[in-house]
Amino acid sequence: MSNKKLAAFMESVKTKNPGELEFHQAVEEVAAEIIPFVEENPKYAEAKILERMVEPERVIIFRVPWRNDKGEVQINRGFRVQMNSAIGPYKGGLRFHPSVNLGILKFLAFEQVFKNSLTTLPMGGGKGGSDFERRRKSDNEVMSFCQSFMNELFRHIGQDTDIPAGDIGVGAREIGFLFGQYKKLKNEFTGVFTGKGRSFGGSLIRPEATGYGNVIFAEEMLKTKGDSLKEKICAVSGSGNVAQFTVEMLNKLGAKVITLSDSDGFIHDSNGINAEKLAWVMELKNGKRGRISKYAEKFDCEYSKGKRPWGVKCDAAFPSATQNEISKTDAELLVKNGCQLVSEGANMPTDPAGVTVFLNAKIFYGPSKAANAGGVAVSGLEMSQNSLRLSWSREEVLEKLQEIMKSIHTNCVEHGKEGDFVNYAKGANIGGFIKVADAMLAQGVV
Ligand code: NDP
Ligand code: 2IT
Repeated sequence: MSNKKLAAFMESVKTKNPGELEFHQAVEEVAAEIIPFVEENPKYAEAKILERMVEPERVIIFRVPWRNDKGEVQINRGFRVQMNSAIGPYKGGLRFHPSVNLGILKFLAFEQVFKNSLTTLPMGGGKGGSDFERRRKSDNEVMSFCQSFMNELFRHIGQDTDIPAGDIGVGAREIGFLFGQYKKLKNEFTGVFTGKGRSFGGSLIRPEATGYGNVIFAEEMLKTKGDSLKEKICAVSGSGNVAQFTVEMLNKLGAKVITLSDSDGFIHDSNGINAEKLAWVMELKNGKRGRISKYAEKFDCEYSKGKRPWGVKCDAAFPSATQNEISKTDAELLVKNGCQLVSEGANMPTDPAGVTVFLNAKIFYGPSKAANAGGVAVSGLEMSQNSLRLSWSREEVLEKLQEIMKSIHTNCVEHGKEGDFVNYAKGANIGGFIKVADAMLAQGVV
């Protein structure tokens, strides 16, 4: 019965949203768990909650014209997907990457709704961005682009309406430029962005939060079997914000990280990426904006051009680059080589066949909407601090992040238990759904 319903539901989603492959993928992964749950809870079926949740409340698409350093006019496309505001204002990052299109942002906004619900904080879901490529652009070009992007976006966001933050290609520099332009246009200083610089309302621990949170979540999963990350060999992909702080926290917990990557290839350092090497990576990526291949030259280790790190033998994997970076073959390799845990820092990094491999092997699998929710959770804490016009200490924020990650873990266990195995993917989908669905029910057909 459920299978037929799922097929019919997906048929209608695909017909209405042609070509949006990542959106179809994200919806199907959720609907496969939620349709049986809704059948057991007909109040959600009658109110067509799931059908409403796949339809964004609003999508804004706009032209972003700007001039490069040669004075030439450039045109990019800007987007903001305001997906669901049942439990709070729209909240979610901005992604600047040439691959960005409506389908990718709708998948990210859809995932964000569930993720934000899991954080326990009052945040709806949204996502936005542009097909702008920041690679090889000067600071001045990035600023011109950000200002033009905000010239349109400012009228659609606000501290009580929609609060953007960073994602791929949007870090501290871009958020500074975007916030500056918003403030100039609106003539008001509000917490409309999160991930801001420390001197203008940013929260301590926000830069660290996604990576730290993911490692805390992984440790919670291992704890259920009396194990820990200490001395585990870990493979991390990416080398941006999430990857960097994943490595930092893994090192703190006594694990050994042996890989990092970027879109050109990966490095394999079997001696481990210690604190000193990590500091060098941070300067390379955040300061010089260089390629990870330089690491192999500097520290004399292997570099594999055009490859991903999943063939390297490891105990635990932390994909932290982008969507669909773990295929079925990669997943099989990881399991064959003895990997016992995969915790997702990136959004939807494992393709559906890969997820099935992990679930069938019954390894610990922390899905992105649960495992990487620490970033948006600390964004929520940044919003609270901005509203209070206060700034909490590192210890206070870290303690709250730890509590939130533990509560997300508990929620996943409650809804994902299958005998003595925990299906965290199912737990995260059902746990995230209930709060949003109940709020939508209470608010009527809107
Ligand atoms: P950054 O821009 O800081 O870093 C992204 C990293 O991933 C870079 O190393 C980049 O390599 C690599 N990458 C990006 N796109 C691709 C691609 N198509 N193929 C291979 N490698 C790629 O982004 P973040 O670290 O912030 O984001 C990483 C992931 O984490 C994303 O999936 C994001 O959605 C997710 N996430 C981020 C949060 C945050 O707070 N920042 C919160 C929750 C999830 P290169 O330099 O070559 O482009
Ligand atoms: O995917 C994500 O959760 C983010 N990029 C962070 C969003 C946020 O609002 O902090």
